[in-house]
Amino acid sequence: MTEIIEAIKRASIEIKSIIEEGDTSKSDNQNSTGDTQLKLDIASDIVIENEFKKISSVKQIVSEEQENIVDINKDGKYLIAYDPLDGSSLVDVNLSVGSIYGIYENDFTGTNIIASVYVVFGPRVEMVIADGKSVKMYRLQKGEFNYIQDIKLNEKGKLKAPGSTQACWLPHHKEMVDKFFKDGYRLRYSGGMVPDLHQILLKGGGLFSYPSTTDLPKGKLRQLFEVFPFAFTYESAGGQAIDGFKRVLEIPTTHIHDTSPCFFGSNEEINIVKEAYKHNV
Ligand code: AHM
Ligand code: MG
Repeated sequence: MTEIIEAIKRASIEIKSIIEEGDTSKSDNQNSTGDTQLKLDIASDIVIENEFKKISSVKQIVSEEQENIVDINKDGKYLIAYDPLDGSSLVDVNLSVGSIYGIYENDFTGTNIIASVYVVFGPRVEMVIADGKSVKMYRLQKGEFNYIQDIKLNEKGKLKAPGSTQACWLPHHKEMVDKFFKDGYRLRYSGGMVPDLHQILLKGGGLFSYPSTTDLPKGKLRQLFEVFPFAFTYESAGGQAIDGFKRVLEIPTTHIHDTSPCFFGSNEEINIVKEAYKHNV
């Protein structure tokens, strides 16, 4: 595992330069979800793949930017799913973005995730590692990732990050979001899930949602690359991650690019979601 973390650190230092100096225009390619890839997505993906290819304990990798699983070492132990540069379309307006990694054993399913890592590229570069028991944050300072703090969610927070197209929200979802704001929650939504979820974690709690909508009944965010790694991080920090009804980590994955509605938060907010959703299967 240590060598995987070291590879992520090296890749992140290179991705930082790609973000700072790279070309933010579109490429001619689309990824499996049908999004047009930016040149930044492709460059970051290559950096990460090249790092993981050097590691003997890695069995397979799969990227949000690639169609298929890539075999690395047949005797390797770990499977890694990653989103090289989530929120990459925000780079041209100089908002924060991030990389997300889920580390799995045996197969790419939510129940088999054993660690998660994300890296936020903002005014500072921070890496957050969850191992099921704790969540630890490191900051890039003079070329090194230094330990800064453990992250633990409070039982209740103050922030609300409501994703997706509001015109496509289901009535019970809209009612629930309105109620949060009536109860004093403050809006914090940048359109980058890494900084948005990082903010909720560091400010003690709240709720991030990307629900089922009339245009995207299965949500937008991808299970292996986005939903499961952050679910693992939130659970490790003492919070919860659900699809409206049950733990997202218990959702079966039928295809590597499957998406799922998702809610990440501290316990009080997630219990409110369960209550709002229970009669709306
Ligand atoms: P991407 O992987 O194509 O960058 O998309 C993922 C991003 C998330 O970071 C963010 O939470 C979400 O898309 C925003 O979507 P929306 O604008 O529909 O709320
Ligand atoms: Mg993404």
